[in-house]
Amino acid sequence: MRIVDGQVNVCCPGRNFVTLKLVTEDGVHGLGDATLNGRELSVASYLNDHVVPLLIGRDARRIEDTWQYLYKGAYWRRGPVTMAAIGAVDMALWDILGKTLDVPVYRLLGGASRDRVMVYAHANGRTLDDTVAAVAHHASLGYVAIRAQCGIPGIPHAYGIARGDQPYEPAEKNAPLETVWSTERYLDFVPSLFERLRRELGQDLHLLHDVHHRLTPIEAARLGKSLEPYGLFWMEDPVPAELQEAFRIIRHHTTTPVAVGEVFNSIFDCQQLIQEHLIDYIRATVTHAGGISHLRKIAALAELHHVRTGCHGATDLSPVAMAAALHFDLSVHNFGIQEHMPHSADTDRVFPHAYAFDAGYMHPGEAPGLGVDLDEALAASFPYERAYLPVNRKLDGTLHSW
Ligand code: EZ4
Ligand code: CO
Repeated sequence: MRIVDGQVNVCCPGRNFVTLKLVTEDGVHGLGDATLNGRELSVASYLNDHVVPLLIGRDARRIEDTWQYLYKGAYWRRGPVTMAAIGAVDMALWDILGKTLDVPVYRLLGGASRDRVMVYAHANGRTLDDTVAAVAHHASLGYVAIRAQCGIPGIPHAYGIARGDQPYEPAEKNAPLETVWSTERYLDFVPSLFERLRRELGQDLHLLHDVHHRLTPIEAARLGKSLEPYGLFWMEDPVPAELQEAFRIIRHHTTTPVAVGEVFNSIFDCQQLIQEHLIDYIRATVTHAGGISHLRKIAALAELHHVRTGCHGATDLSPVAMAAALHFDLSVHNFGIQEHMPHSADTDRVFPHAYAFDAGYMHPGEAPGLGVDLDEALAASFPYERAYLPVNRKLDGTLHSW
């Protein structure tokens, strides 16, 4: 079953998406998400100029061999551009395999380990009142797990807070938004949010919080300790994770569970974090960490060390990635939780899909393959628009870690 064609689609139905489509000699096609927020065209070029020509004529069923060929054959290993490109090829090949065997991908991954996938919603507000109302609103939609982010007094654009009445979308058209940050104000304020959420909404909800790589290890340790009374499901990305051993300092001081990994692109980014039990949830995704094949290896290592999965699922991952994540989540034994930020109506129309949300849980559906398609004619009506994630500075103007 030879691959005869490969095309890269770039579209912007509200935000940019890069989608790889591979076609076999039998006319079966598979899709993979290759979206790297803020650097989209580099992956499109990597695929178009360097990868697709190598795939023509290869057997689409040799998924692992193709993965190794692209990873080892590049000589230049890892990195977000390379791994997003390999991830897209991997997803597309699993999609093709499922379609040719007429089964959903999760059945090829060992079948369902659970009946449905617990997801968490994003709730955010500019004030404490707004944020408590947003969490209550998401609970009323059926979510059993909710991430809460609140504006910080004295910080104009705190991370994760929507502007105006728009849905939260971090990327900015044309040039990055420059925001300011004060760790002191943040650390003083955040415990009051979770104190109110527990007081008003009770103990039953899983509450999560994203620190977005903004603290030092000892600051993160203080935050984790101050949040212990509120029993968080996790504290996400407390520090930038290039230095894995830094997490030991956080671990020495707090029992608040730690999640990390949305920017990771390989098992080597989290090897020490997992093997030394420095984290509780690994957030690497199918798109940025080399596809379903590589993410399963990360999950297998994590399973040995009591670490569960918590895949990144923000709206800069396309519905193709969401579908692939849900097949992975349903099958992998040490699944923890899946992030869920609903896509725009335009995005859902461009990528019709079989997966569905019901009362706080999702399921990938029973369609063969990944169960998601690309309406290319509709996608063409939403051309690419250059966009960037925000840049963050401290009050004195120094560039912050993220
Ligand atoms: O900032 O997806 O947990 N979710 C997040 C997201 C990320 C964006 C980056 O592309 O942190 O909002
Ligand atoms: Co995050």
